[in-house]
Amino acid sequence: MGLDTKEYDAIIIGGGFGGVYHLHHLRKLGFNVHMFEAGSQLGGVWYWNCYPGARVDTECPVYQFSDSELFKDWKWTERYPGRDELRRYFDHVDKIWDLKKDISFNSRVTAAHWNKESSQWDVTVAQNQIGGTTELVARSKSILCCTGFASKPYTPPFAGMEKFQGIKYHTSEWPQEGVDLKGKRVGVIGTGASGVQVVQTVMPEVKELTVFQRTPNYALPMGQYKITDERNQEFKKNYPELVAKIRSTFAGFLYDFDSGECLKATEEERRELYERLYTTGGLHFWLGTYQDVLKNKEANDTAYKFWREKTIARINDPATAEILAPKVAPHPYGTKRVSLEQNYFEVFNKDNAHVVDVKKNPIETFTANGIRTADGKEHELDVVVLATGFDSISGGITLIDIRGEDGTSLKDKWAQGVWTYLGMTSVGFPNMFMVYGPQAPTAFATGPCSAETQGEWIGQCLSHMRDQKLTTIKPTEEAEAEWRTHVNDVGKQGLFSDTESWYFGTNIPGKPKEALNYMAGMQMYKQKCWESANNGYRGFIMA
Ligand code: N01
Repeated sequence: MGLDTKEYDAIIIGGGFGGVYHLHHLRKLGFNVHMFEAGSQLGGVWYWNCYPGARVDTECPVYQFSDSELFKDWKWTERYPGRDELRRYFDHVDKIWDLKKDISFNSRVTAAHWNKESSQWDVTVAQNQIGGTTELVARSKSILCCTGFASKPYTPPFAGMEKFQGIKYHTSEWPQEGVDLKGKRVGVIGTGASGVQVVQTVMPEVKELTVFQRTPNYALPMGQYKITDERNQEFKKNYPELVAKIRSTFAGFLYDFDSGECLKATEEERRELYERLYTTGGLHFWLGTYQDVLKNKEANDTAYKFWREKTIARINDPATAEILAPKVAPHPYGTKRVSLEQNYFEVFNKDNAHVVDVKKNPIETFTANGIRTADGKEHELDVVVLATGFDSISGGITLIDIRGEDGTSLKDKWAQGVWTYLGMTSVGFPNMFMVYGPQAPTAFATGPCSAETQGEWIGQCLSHMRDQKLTTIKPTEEAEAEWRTHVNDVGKQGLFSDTESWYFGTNIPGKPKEALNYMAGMQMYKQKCWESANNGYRGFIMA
């Protein structure tokens, strides 16, 4: 085992939006920072998720850092950029911010133990090199877990998986060199954002496509278009206003919920708004709608009815339409992550595309040749795509053996539920910060906006500690308990908590059901964080 003899002020774990921003920002503030990244390039989910059709569903110019230096020489080509363009964006950021000199790639942090004697973190890193894996221990005053919310893939324990003779991959473990699907019989399990994108992308090249759907995705038309040079120029011209707007909305978008009330609107008014939001494309019909749609079942029913009407009009076979967009909504509209689609529903009009409702007809077992469902049918497959999601939000952090002051692991501390203060710190784990993690806006905000919002706070906190010659910060038990209660109280408002989803951890068997995100919006979150900082870091003990 090697020892990194440098002593860092901060070690950053992960090179996605969160890690990249913190490396740049903390360095600018004069800290000695190093990043360890498991992949061979920057991007985080945009490195790992190279499955067919991977694409962001936040429109540009929102999905980028706000630094105008970065945007000056950058042009977006599509309203919703694809994975390769996003990877190129990370390379561009690296070039302008000169990041790589402080990054070790192919370096997975496996453990971080608080060393009481030195008041530092001992960070164990497994480094993949030609000739094998070596272990390194690095020391740092603080650690920043920038592991993202979708870095621990989830594969359900289907019976007989080992018997399958074909190829199978989880979407986030797709080989970087790709998989040849031409002329193959392909099965896709899961219809979340990843599944929808895979299905609509691979359809033209496969011989036969079978989609195993447990819950329909209330997907909305993406409304993709090319971004012209003129449009890019316009963005640049209005950039300060765009950034100000992004920083003022609920989710860090350029739009917010409609100020009206669904149930007070007339039928015509409602129809007019719904048509406008739906045809604008993107997530407008979800996050630009009346606020009561996500709070009141009667209001929500109007949104589901509208979405269903639009959707079934695109599907030829009534039985298939009933599986993809059932008459009775399986859950309220928008209480599971809504995805953006490009001709997803039309896929099922092809003779060689099939959807299997695995809620009614579950997957019984994998066989050597494919998948057998409960009705006894064997679906013969050459390739299975596991688009089955993630142990989201908290899973990427607890994957690392993090041990705090008394040697307890964070995984054990969180076995019955997540405990944080402000979604960034946790009792017993001094000088550990979490970015884009649990009990923060995370899945209800964009990556870049979350990174900058939390980064500004963390940067100021570390600067304050340096100025005041303080060595440790940790939250109080009272502050942490209050935050947990507050996050869960907010999560219970509205219709979300009645729906099974990864927002509440219920996609993972045995994971406690709780609000994993702070769902009161970015503005309220910022207010809470700065209230603490501006009142002498209320809720924290600094020593
Ligand atoms: O994962 P998911 P994802 N048998 O958890 C099904 C972001 N993202 O990778 O809904 C059968 O949403 C499961 O069914 P159910 C984005 O935030 C963004 O698609 O639990 N099916 C579901 O259909 C997204 O929300 C982008 O009933 C099983 C699917 O697998 C998040 O990442 C692109 C099953 C999992 O869907 C995660 O998306 C990709 C079982 N045993 C991802 N277990 C963009 O920006 C699970 N499923 C566009």
